[in-house]
Amino acid sequence: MSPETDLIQPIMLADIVEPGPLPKDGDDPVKTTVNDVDVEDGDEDDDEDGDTVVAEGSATKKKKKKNKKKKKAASTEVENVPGSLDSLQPSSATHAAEPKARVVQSSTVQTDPPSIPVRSLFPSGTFPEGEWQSYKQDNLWRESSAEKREQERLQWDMLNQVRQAAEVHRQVRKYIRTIAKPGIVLADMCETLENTVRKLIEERGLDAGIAFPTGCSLNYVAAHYTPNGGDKTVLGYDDVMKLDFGTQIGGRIIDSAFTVHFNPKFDPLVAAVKAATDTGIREAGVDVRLCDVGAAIQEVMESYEVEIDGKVYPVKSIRNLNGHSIGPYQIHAGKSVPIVKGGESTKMEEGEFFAIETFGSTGKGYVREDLECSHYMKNFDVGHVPLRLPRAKQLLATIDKHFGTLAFCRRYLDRIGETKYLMALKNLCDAGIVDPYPPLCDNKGSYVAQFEHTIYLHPTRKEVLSRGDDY
Ligand SMILES: [Co+2]
Repeated sequence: MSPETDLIQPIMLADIVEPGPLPKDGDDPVKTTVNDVDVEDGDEDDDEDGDTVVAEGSATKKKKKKNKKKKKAASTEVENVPGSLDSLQPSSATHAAEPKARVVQSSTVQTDPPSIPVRSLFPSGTFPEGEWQSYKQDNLWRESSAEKREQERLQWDMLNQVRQAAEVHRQVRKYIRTIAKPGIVLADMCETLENTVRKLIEERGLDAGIAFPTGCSLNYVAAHYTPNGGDKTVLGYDDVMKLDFGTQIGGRIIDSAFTVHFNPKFDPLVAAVKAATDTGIREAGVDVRLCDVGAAIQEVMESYEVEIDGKVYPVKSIRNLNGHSIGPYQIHAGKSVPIVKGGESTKMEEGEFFAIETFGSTGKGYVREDLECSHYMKNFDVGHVPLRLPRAKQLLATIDKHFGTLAFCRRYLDRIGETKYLMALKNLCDAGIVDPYPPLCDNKGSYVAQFEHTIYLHPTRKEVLSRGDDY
């Protein structure tokens, strides 16, 4: 859902990566499975162009790094492929390195469009691990510590749940990339995405489902935009869209986002943000100071520039947007991960989930709230508040039942049959029970890209839960 703003709260992003240190013999940690369909990755197409902003002269694209790791999508389930701490896994894990993945059971393959619940694709009940990365030197000892490995074992069930949510995210985004093309109505795209999540995750009230509104912010809008009813916005060839969506099982949230663009002139902007997010992930770790992560991200982000229609723009980290810690049913659990230098010296801790997200912009590198609001969320810390207004009271009961403390949007209220709820919603906001999260915008005419992943700081190593072969 959303990045954190100094104004308000956070967002979520994604990125690329390199293969993390795979312990042992280079087994690919993520192994496994499932589906088919082919994904496209960058996005690029036809021709055309447009848009402009301001900047200076020469054209220079900067470096583009490529450190993608390709994971293959096998079309069959592979037996549990522990990266390296295999021994930590309970179930019967037979190591199968990616290349020599061992086929376990049914060769169930996802359909196109996706319709088979992810749980059915992994009959063993063990879901694919994300990308493992070792901590840095001072914490490398954790990897071989018997005590840390034992602690890790105890968390397996919880991690397996969130890995299922991550697999749903990967499969859904793979499909959405095939339909998110110029000409699609954003509202239709969002509904398709959300319905696909519901199906693959086997939505069950608050126990499993969508974690927050599908962000599809365009161009100078960095985050927190999703269509409200009646919004007919159509995706265009020259748009830069941030697709930010979340899945959750048992309150364990996967918050991951990527940028979709078609015009190759945006390649350097997108590459900058991908590299910046990957840098944030690499820097993250137990006892790492949040300010150090922010400084490293900014350094990489701002080493890029992008030429758009004859003008060269430096890519700026948006200074009032941040990544964030994540707790059960709590998208922003309290810690912010800055994307510029000068942040707090608070440290990351073992056992924490973080959404590492970065935003690069050709504009001011600063966002403010603007445009019509679509995103809302109950204030996690507000207890019971007696309400007199019947309509507001009834709406709050509906929110409690369907969303709890998870973020929602007006379309989600529409689909469960609520009508004429705007005044009641405003009352809840005025009472401080619900907070509105309006779109966060850089200056008009600028372009913003975003990438975000959810990571977990295990006792031994970190795991990039939402990593896929796309980003
Ligand atoms: Co986020």
